[in-house]
Parts: sequence; C-alpha cells; structure tokens
Amino acid sequence: MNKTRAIAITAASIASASVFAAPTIYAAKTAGTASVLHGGDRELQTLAFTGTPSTMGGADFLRWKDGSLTNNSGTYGWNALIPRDVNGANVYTGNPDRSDNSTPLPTEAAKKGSLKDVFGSFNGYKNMSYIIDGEDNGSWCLDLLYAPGQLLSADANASTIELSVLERGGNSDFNIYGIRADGSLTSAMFVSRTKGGKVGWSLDTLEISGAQDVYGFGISLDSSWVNLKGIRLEAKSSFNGPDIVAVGSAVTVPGNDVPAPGALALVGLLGLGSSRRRRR
Ligand SMILES: [Ca+2]
Ligand SMILES: [Ca+2]
Ligand SMILES: [Ca+2]
Ligand SMILES: [Ca+2]
Repeated sequence: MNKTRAIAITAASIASASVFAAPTIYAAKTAGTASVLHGGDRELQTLAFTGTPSTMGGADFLRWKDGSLTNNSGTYGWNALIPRDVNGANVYTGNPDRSDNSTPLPTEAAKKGSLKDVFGSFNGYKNMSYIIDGEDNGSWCLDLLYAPGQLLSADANASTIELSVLERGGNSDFNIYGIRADGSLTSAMFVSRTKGGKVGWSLDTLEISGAQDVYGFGISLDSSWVNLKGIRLEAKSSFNGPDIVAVGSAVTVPGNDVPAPGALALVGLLGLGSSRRRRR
C-alpha cells in the first residue's frame, strides 16, 4: 500500500468514526430518574440513562407544538379529536389513552382525545399519565413537530442524547424518522424493544387491566440527521403495538447547520494528505 493511499484510508476511517454513521441507543435507568405524582398525573423531572451522563429534563418533553396521528380510521392534526378505545375496546390501532387514576382528558365523555392533550402542556408539564396506546398488530404513524423555525441537528457527539422515547411495557418496537424542513424523511431508525430500560414507574391505563413498567430509550442521532423540523414515530404490524408515553428532544436551534467537528477534522486531514503528496 502506498503512503498516499494509507493517508486517504486513515482519513476515511477517522471520518466514519467521528461523524457517526449509526445512531447510539441508550437504555433508561431508574437510578437518577425522578418524577413526581400530582394525584394521578405524573411530572418527569429527570430521565437518566445507562452508559452516558446525558440526561433529559421535563422541559425536553414539551418541545412539540404541532403534529398528526394517522391510524386505521384517519389522520388527525394536533388539536383534532381522535376517537378512543376505552375500557377494553380494541378498534383503533393507535389512540390517546390515560392512566386509570389521572385527570380525565377534556373530551373524555365523548371518548375522544387530541395529540395536544397527550404531548402538550398539562399544568406546565408533559403529563406522563397520558399516552398513545397501540394495538398489538396495528399500524400507525405519529408526526411531532417543533415550533416553526426550530430545527434539530445531531451534534457529532455519540454520548449526548438528542431524542428519548418512553414506551409502556418495554414489549414493543418502533421506527423513528427525522422530518426535514422540506418534508422529506431520513431513513428509518429501527428501535428494538430490547434496547430500553425501566424508568422506575408503571402505568395502568383505561385500555388495559394491569400495570406495566414504563421503559425509556435515549438516542444519539447519527450525522445524517440534520435540520429536522420534527420526527415521525411508526408502528408496523410486527412491532407489537408500541404505547408511546412521551418523546423528549434536545434543544432545537433556529437554522442550525454548523458543520460537525468531525467534518472539520476531515478537511484538515485531507489538506495534510495533499500537501504530503505535493512533496513526493
Ligand atoms: Ca387502542
Ligand atoms: Ca449526540
Ligand atoms: Ca407496549
Ligand atoms: Ca386499567
């Protein structure tokens, strides 16, 4: 192998290691995770993970200002009233549900609820007792969007978490996509049920008859996830009906498109390589 080729391969290896071609998924852990119950309504204070000091706080779960849910009965916007399964009915593949002991949703009597109810502010916090319930073999799709002009980008640091998801049961898989400003999607990131960890509390909702542990997943995005106006969660029929309690996000930055440190390092190495070639 000649020297020039060796330098090129070294540069490529460093680039692939530092710009993160794949996401890193961390399991939530009970130690270091804290929440408080207000009656039956749960407020998260800190969500901790195994293998990284990166955490998420309550405010990270209130970044969603718009979105839509598509299930087997239609597509519903942020404020639209989505029909619900209540007390054992299994009609809708994905729908709002709540803890048996929580404050009822505003449109409880009509057996409806909205994404704003589930993911918006409840008395100043994301109510962790409100969820989207998924049916075991059902398919659905949930888009969550930041405020207009806010964008999320990976930070080129595999130990910092950009997204987190809480799922009731730890017995379901899900896909995540990034939604770019032009509406196009990143490739799908498959999140296996085996990657989560218990957050330390359980959830028994109107649709089920027993409590299940809530599991958390923390994701450091790969470098292709840049300038995202939101994310998409997807349930497929083989995923065993993910029940989404909450989705947390790192701070979004207006027009954040600063080159990652890894990209700058690569430019430096290539410059070094070409100057050496000139000397030969
Ligand atoms: Ca349901
Ligand atoms: Ca990161
Ligand atoms: Ca589940
Ligand atoms: Ca119940």
